[in-house]
Amino acid sequence: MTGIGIALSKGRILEETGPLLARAGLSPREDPERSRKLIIPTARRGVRLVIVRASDTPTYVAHGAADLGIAGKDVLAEHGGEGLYQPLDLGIARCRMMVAVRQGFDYAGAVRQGARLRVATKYLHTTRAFFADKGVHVDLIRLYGSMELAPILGLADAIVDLVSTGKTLKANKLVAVEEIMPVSARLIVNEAALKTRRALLQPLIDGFARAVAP
Ligand code: PRT
Ligand code: MG
Repeated sequence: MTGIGIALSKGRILEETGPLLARAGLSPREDPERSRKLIIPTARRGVRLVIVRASDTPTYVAHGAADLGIAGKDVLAEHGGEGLYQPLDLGIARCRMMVAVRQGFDYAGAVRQGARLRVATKYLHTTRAFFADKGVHVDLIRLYGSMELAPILGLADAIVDLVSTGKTLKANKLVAVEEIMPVSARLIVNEAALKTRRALLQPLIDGFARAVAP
């Protein structure tokens, strides 16, 4: 397809990107939350939004199926970022990636004793690297959602998940015990496209930069 595609996910990312898109002159011509279309033209001719699953955004951009994308640092860390240029922290969709356990669980003790810790998460690579750095042995359990259930039902000792207000943890009698990284959404660009189509892409990157810090 000719023109430029910007990959992003519905929900949180789209919601918080809306004002930035508007300031950059890239408002969608249809409301992506209501439309069933996955490719949506924007106010700028030749620039379209490509609606993808949040965790798929880096994949579309790395393969050049979209030129640009907007993805959380959590998703980028898990993807690895190969083939991606990350020029801009958009400062939106902020949260923290945390380790959490059941209230009353002796996390410090479990880690100190060098026993194997069972950790449920959808962030397998990031979690493995984090605990390997600390020299803690972990058995990882891959979940796709509702991570909070795992410690409650005895599937895991700990979870690694995103926390913003902390209400989800609290409602499920869990506590955060360690931060892995602060998270916000980044603009990502296909590295090869940036070289071959810089004249087209750089103005969009600059537009986002101005939209973030007007
Ligand atoms: O569809 P897919 O599974 O691929 O992604 P998704 O469903 O996780 O997408 P979405 O739209 O929920 O999240 C997209 C991005 O938003 C994430 O990749 C993060 O970069 C960012 N973000 C920011 C968050 C949160 N804050 C957040 N709080 N994503 C998820 N949460 C969830 C968290 O997982 C937990 O279930 O909100 C809950 C905790 O919130 P509090 O306020 O109760 O602490
Ligand atoms: Mg979600």
